[in-house]
Amino acid sequence: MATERTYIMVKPDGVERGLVGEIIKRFENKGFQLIALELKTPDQEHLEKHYADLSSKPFFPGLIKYMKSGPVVAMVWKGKGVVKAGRVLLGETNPLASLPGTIRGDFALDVGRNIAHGSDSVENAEKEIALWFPKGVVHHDRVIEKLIYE
Ligand code: RTP
Repeated sequence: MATERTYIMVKPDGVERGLVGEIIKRFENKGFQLIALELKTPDQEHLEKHYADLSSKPFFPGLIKYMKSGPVVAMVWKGKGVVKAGRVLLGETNPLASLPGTIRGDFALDVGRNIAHGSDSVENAEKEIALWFPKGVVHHDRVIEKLIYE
């Protein structure tokens, strides 16, 4: 069984627009397993940690303000290749460059309102999971996995 995990977050615009179920559905349909989910209202310090690598970018203040504009849905998904596949399901950072069939390609237009976040590497995924779920996540195996993995 693959044990790769990724951090996926529905951003405030995605929550406000009622797209949480749609995003969860796409990850479940693909065969990934949800192992943590919580509605959260992160403060400035927490968001600055999450986006620390972007702190020198001109859009950083606007990004933090956007991320503080409402609750987010923090999730951890598990499965084979889930980090890369999660980014494929999301689409490109710029929604206008995202293909139809991807989450951003189907539901968004602006890079600064792009609905959801997904970790960009296994290493960053584990860092983000530790930041957003400091108490850890559920570990369990599903019976259905024998139907998904060969
Ligand atoms: P994310 O972390 O949200 O999954 O996005 P990403 O890896 O695809 O893109 P990244 O470069 O890490 O940027 C993080 C978020 O910052 C906002 N952004 N705005 N105005 C701009 O030019 C700009 N560029 C990036 C987006 O919300 C992006 O998702």
